[in-house]
Amino acid sequence: VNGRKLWVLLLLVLLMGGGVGAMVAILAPHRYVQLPQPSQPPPLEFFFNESKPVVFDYLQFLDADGNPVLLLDFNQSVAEYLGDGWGEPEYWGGDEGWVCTAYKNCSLNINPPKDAHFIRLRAACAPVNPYTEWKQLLRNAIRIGVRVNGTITDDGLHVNGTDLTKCISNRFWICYYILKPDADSDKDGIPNCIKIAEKHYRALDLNPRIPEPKPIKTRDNITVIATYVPIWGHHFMKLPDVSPEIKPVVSQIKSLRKDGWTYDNCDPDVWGWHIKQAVEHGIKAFSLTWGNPYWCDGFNLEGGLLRSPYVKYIKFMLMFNFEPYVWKDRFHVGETAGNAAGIITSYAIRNLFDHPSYLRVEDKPAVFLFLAEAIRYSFKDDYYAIIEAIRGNSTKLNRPIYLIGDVMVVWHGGYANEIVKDFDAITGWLISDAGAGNYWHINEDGKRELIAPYSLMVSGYADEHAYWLRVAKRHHVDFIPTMTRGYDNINLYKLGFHDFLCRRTDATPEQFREMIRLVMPYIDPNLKLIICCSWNEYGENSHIEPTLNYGYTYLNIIKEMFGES
Ligand SMILES: [Ca+2]
Ligand SMILES: [Ca+2]
Repeated sequence: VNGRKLWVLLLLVLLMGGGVGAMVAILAPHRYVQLPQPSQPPPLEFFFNESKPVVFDYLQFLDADGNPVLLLDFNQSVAEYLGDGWGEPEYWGGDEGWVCTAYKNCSLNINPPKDAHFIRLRAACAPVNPYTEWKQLLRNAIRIGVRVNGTITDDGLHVNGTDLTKCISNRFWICYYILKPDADSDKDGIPNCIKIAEKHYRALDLNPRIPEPKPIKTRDNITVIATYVPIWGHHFMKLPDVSPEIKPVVSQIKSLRKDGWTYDNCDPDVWGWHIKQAVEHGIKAFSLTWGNPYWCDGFNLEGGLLRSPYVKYIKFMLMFNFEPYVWKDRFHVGETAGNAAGIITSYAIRNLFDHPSYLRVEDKPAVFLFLAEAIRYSFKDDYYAIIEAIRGNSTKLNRPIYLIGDVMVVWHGGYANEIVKDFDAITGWLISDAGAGNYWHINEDGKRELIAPYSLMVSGYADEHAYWLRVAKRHHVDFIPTMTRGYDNINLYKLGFHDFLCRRTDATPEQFREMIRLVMPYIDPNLKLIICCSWNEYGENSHIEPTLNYGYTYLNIIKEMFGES
């Protein structure tokens, strides 16, 4: 029953055990290109809207397609390029960066390479403290602009206001600056910048590296929500370690690719591409795993999605994940689940629920409670402490939440029926054994195993939807249908992340279309919500994110089934 545990946090928690050192980048050695020393004035200057010490980690010059042309790692080897404004290097968590003391500017004696369109920079305000709340980070943030040979090519603003991808704060963030203001680097018809004064340009294209998204309309204005695991990156999960054969389309861009074909979920441009791919195929929201603001999924939500200029094109909701707090034998998290629920609910109320892109249902922020039934099954006290903390804090702060329970399971005699009333709506993350519950057996390794065709999952989903809709109605609770294009955890099983093996075999795109056809009638005409698991859960082979392996196959099916014809 509780076999659906989110495997990724096992490694995550092990990594976070290392403290701050676990979250900072350890960059691989790079080859340094010797450039001629230019004369005054400095060819490249950074200027700031406030005088604060700023730690520079690394700087990449990118061409129009996101290929790094040149990289400066701000350890000792960069010293020969430093002009005015620089202090001593600073160490943090085993890495080293140079501090610009930021008396309004600091200069580099380096000519930007001729074909460089952008700077990609990783930096933070000193003192570096990643354990700072999102809104406090924004309050502490400073804006950086760039001057090339005396001309401001990017002043850190956007015509519509600030641009968070050009801001830094006390947590390391990836930032982007424009070097070629007159170009239309991404060829979407919007020039990178407009000229607002002699030698002064300001950003015009919301994201000059990614063509503007063109969201499609959906039938009956339905919102398709894709579940998203924001855990990929070279600090945490490396895709080749989990699914070596998978090559996401976004990882073709060299500046976004890390460690083989992993992308970095802390990069706003990764989210920019994902938002574009999603909204152009009828997906209007992401449901993100989130167990703590200071775990990798929290850092990636804030440093990545919320800093993407294209976040305005999509909605997001949090998927509260208490798995590490309740399965203590596997995750070794000290906090109790009830305390954690109170802490993270309050954090979300203070920092995230009022974001303009936060998904609201009946004018309340929507929250998905992951593994609700499984937690009730194995840890009754934790379950009720979680519910009480979420509801209690939201009531106390007068900020009601629309709580969605992960309740649908194939076993109808269990606790799921009992807990339906705790939610505003019920659904399921993924019913891995749908239509094949009696296929479970113990394999020769002594582990639980289920191998059954995906076609049975398709019909099983239809059966479960019929049953759970009736239960929801009986309790006067809303119902949100769910769909998946497959499930196969063979890689996670072999790696030891999962202690069970579940393979739904011979899953075809045509059968995915059939599953959608069967669950679509369960969309509530008032809510207009349906969930798709998943965008990028590569470990479970349910992902629909475009890859070189199958292109846009699954997104095209979503578009075909949900797009307005
Ligand atoms: Ca453009
Ligand atoms: Ca653009």
